[in-house]
Amino acid sequence: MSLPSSWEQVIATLKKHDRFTLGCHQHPDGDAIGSLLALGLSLEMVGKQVDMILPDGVPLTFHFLPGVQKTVKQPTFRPEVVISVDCAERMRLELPEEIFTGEPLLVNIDHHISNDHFGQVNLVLPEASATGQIIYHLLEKCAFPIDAAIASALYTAIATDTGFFRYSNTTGEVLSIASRLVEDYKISPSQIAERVYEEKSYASIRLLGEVLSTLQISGNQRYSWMYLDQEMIRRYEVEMEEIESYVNYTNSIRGVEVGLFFKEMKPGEVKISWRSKAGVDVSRLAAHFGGGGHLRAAGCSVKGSLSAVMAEVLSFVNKYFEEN
Ligand SMILES: [Mn+2]
Repeated sequence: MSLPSSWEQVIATLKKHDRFTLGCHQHPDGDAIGSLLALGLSLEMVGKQVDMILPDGVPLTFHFLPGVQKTVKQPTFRPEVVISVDCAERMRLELPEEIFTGEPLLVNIDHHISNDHFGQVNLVLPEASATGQIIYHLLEKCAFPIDAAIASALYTAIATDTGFFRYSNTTGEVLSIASRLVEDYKISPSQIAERVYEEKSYASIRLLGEVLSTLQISGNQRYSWMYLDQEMIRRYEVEMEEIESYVNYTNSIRGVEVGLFFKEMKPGEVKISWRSKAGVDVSRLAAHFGGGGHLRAAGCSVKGSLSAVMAEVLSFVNKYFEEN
């Protein structure tokens, strides 16, 4: 049985043990990478042995973060503790199984509402805007060091998960943490924003053009959707992580409350990204299809052909708007 969220347990675990393996979800975003790096680098500074594992390597967008060269694709030792950051389900935690042979303690640090508390120790705070925000407080509470590299990682984690301080999860608290990171460690918000937003590959912008040409809006103009099929994926070589951001266009249309992006990942499997404006909890809509996430951003995966899945999901959304 897992125990309830507890700062004390996590703090005690971090202080007591010496060998840590850190991991996050597949196709890591800025919050996952930033949280992983910030915690890993700080643990290293206090003399712990740390493996920060990213089996697929660091997504290009985040190569600029200082410290990324310390991440590894394979484990280099057997850990006492495995820490999962920003990952809602054990299934999505991308770590080689061999890590678990010595039955290490599994710590789950996350902010997804849908997190199922899969760790032996769980620090799951849905009210946190980013996992990076939890890591910031954790380092403070442990009195572990923060340097410029860790500050950049934390800032990137918080900035990316709040849409660079535009989304409804942009609280006074995250702004004040961001402000402290900038003031105390002299990191550059403009440089980080530029690296995250203005370093897209040519192929990804071309592919975006094709995806946008599939954009449609419902008769009531309350939801919109677009798709990416296997044929488009084959024609362009674009990292998944660059594709993830396309969805925001669906929801940026005036009057639209829910935006959906259908991605035919492989024949017979469609991944759907959901976005919403105030008023609609898309984590609940995505949960209907076995997915989850946050109030304004969620995801799910549905088996079937692209056209069948689109028809099924769009009819469900249409029904939702008829009733709400
Ligand atoms: Mn996150």
